[in-house]
Amino acid sequence: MQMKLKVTVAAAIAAAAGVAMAQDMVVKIGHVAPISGAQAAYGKDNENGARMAIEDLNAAGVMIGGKKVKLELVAEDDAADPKQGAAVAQKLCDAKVAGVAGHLNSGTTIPASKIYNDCGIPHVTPSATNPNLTKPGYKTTWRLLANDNALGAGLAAHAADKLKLKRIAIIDDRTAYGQGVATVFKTVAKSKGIEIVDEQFTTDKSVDFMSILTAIKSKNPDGVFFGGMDPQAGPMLRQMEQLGMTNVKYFGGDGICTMDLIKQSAGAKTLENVVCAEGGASLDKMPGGAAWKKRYDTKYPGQFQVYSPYTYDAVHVLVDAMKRAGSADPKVYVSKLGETNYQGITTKVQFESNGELKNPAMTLYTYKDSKKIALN
Ligand code: ABU
Repeated sequence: MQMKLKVTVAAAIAAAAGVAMAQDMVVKIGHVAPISGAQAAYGKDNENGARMAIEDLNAAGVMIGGKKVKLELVAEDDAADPKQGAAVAQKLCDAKVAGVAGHLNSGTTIPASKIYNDCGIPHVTPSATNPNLTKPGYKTTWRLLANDNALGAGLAAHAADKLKLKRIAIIDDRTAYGQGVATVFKTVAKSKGIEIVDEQFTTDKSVDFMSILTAIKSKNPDGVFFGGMDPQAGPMLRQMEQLGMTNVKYFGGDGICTMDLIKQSAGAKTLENVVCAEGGASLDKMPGGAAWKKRYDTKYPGQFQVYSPYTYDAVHVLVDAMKRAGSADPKVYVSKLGETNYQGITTKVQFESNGELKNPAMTLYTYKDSKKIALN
């Protein structure tokens, strides 16, 4: 009899807990990046960062407007394709997510930003760096790292002032990111007296660069700037080695500044000629960065690339604004994003009125003995 009573009480407690759980408000957060195609390694790294943030927040317990909240990640793949990026953005609007961490590429984020603005959902990009993203002044668009005005200018200053280079050739992949960062580099490099000896173009699908590199080699440059991503930069470095361009410095923005560049360049010595720039502090200078990276590596061994700390912070920044607003309704909490003062992994996040990060850091890197090394 006593046993039966115990079972009944336990069942009542479990049922009550079940009711309480059923009453938890579910808040959906979208994440978008290329999970398929040549840029999938970047996308998976970004998604891992967002997933880790959701898991950490749920484990710690989130209260919004006095209600217990369960966060759910809605992860989407845009394949780095602008049309697919727009379609996925509309899908997330229709799914009524509360906010979006993404997208990864400037070419997908720029068209998606209009869609999010039209449906009133805030998105925080952890990686898209084309300065044009914030030009329309949407109140739903936020960026967590320095843009290409800083990256292109920083690389040009390093080429001119530190390395004293005089003759640089430029290649870009004709994407919003590649073209944009190359244009900034070119303008600043020229203003510093560097001669742009050649300009060549490729695509974000190409892997054979022999003809454009042969044309560039004939101009005898002391540096090449590439506006693009690592699936192109890796083979390009291998082909530069094959053509004997072993003393030519190789510059690029954050798109080539990945761990995968080591793999993609497949042992080419030209990897050590790379100087690349990221729009934030190096992990060991990020507050709590080293400890965070250790946890990430345990959860997702061998998958770290570049931006996962930023997607982690992007989710936290959205949830922080919801908490301060006491609401996960985008119409209500969107205004709180502008007042963000959030200590993240990457930095203390505060925004300019146009959605850009206040006082972003920039770090230059090179590669030595198959390791990525910060230069500042
Ligand atoms: N920031 C480089 C990679 C992403 C992008 O802006 O396209």
